[in-house]
Amino acid sequence: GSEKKVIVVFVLGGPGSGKGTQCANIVKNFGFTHLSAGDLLRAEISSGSENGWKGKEAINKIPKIEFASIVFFSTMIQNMIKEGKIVPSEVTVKLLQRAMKESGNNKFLIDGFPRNEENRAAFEEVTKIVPEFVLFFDCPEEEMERRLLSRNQGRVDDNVETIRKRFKVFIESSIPVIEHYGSKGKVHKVNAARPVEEVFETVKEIFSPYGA
Ligand code: UP5
Ligand code: MG
Repeated sequence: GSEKKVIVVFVLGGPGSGKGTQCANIVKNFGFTHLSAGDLLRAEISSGSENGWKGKEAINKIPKIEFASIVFFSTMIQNMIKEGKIVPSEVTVKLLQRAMKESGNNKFLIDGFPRNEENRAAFEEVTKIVPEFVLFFDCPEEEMERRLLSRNQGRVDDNVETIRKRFKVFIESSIPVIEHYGSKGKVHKVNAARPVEEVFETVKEIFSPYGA
């Protein structure tokens, strides 16, 4: 039919490897829609806590049981992020699907997802989408830690204790996902320990067949 093929690129790499930064550049040059699973979760938390704490209006309009579950869910997600834990894929896949639908686009950069085998299997099962390729930003931990500690955007997970936990989860759970796609010849590994512009030169070459 007239339906355009959906192109999904998974953008993976450790915490602070530069996924968000490079995605912003890819969007400008190649017409993709950027969906960061972490950003979607953080947006969900802040809208949940808005419903939860701002004004009695919301409290009166929303049925009590629903209100309780909104507060419960945003608190749970917030706590998992603070601990560097991976939120269940029921939550993330739903948020990603909704954002894909709302965008109206057919080319997506999915940033920071899938983070474990369960995420990967659930996404493929629910959406039936197989990624075009995986962009993997490879960066030493010392460099990533330096970047995260100087980011200063008030993220609850940008402190030394949580950063160490995020590194551990990345190695134990997320590297196997990259290896899975590597065994299918789908991974473009990029040296991310270089200046932003230099990394983007490499990224541009990888995306040139998918031009705007
Ligand atoms: N910077 C960027 N590139 C640079 C360069 N080349 N040289 C020097 N500095 C550079 O960059 C980080 C900082 O470094 C910035 O200040 C930037 O200017 C600078 P950024 O582009 O933000 O890196 P990014 O890889 O996006 O780092 P981020 O912290 O977002 O990665 P995470 O993977 O840790 O965070 P995410 O938001 O994806 O997930 C957060 C948490 O949400 C997870 O820990 C988990 O608890 C939860 N989550 C899930 O449970 N499931 C999901 O599917 C997704 C998230
Ligand atoms: Mg990010």
